[in-house]
Amino acid sequence: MTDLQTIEEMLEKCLPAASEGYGLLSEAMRYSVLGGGKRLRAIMLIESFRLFSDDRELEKYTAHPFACAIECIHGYSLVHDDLPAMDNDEFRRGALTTHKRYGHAMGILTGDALLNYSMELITRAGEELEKNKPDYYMDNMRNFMHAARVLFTNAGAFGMIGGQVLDVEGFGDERVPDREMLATLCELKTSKLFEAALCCGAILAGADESAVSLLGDIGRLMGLAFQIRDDVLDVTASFEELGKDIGSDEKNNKATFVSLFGLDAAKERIGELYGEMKSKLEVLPGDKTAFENLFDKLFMI
Ligand code: GRG
Repeated sequence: MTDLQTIEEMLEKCLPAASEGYGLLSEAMRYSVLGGGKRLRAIMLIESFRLFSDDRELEKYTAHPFACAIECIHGYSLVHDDLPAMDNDEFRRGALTTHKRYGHAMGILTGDALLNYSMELITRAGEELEKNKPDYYMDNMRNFMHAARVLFTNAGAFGMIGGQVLDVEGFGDERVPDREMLATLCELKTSKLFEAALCCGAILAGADESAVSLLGDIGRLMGLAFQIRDDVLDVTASFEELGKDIGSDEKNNKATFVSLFGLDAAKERIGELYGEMKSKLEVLPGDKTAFENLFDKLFMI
């Protein structure tokens, strides 16, 4: 499996130095991205690339900057999600949330800067590819552009941000969301970045359309299971285990899989989704051990 230390080093190197730029912005960007995190999306993106290609040069020039970019996007989404206007959380990854540490305005600006930075990383990677590997550039630019489009669409208004809108604003009436509505919300808010990670890795490696589509399905199931797991942990885990306050959903009066269907049904649903993911994984080529281990670690609860 892609080791965590390699990803940490990549992130450490790609972010601006704390002393660069204006005020405390670069420092706050580093604080928000480098302060822990499981790096699931970066790992998934690189492992997905490796299912279809063993070209480590191409991986370095394409999958690595995309992996850093997706962690910047994920980091920004967490910083904004923690703001007083959203979940109003004080702790994340065992430390103060960005706005608690740097102030509300800086929380907003740090999230904005990270989202922009993700685009900068990807466009810069395209230029590096052209400069250093012109033959690769000619062969891979179409895939590179396709992956960039998938990443930003999934993160955007019709993807993760759309899901956050449903979460914050509800479904337009007073109804308590039912299972289907809750699933739609999660498939946008949480699954879309997982889907992007898996699809981008595969696209960059030159996988065919049917494999990319299957990976998109796996990402959707993963996001759903991950969100239900998050709902379960919000009532069963401790602050020490999660690195953030527990009972956050109840505090914010949020309907979750646990509040609507109970703990046992939520755990059962995770088990069903885990089974579905594993059977879809079997159809894909390459060594899938990294994914099997990841699924076991996350979803055998
Ligand atoms: C603000 C536009 C905008 C979107 C926010 C990601 C998100 C959308 C909200 C987070 C809400 C939340 C806690 C969802 C549960 C699933 C989830 C994304 C948890 C955090 O991801 P991890 O566990 O985080 O991968 P680490 O810290 O490991 O990187």
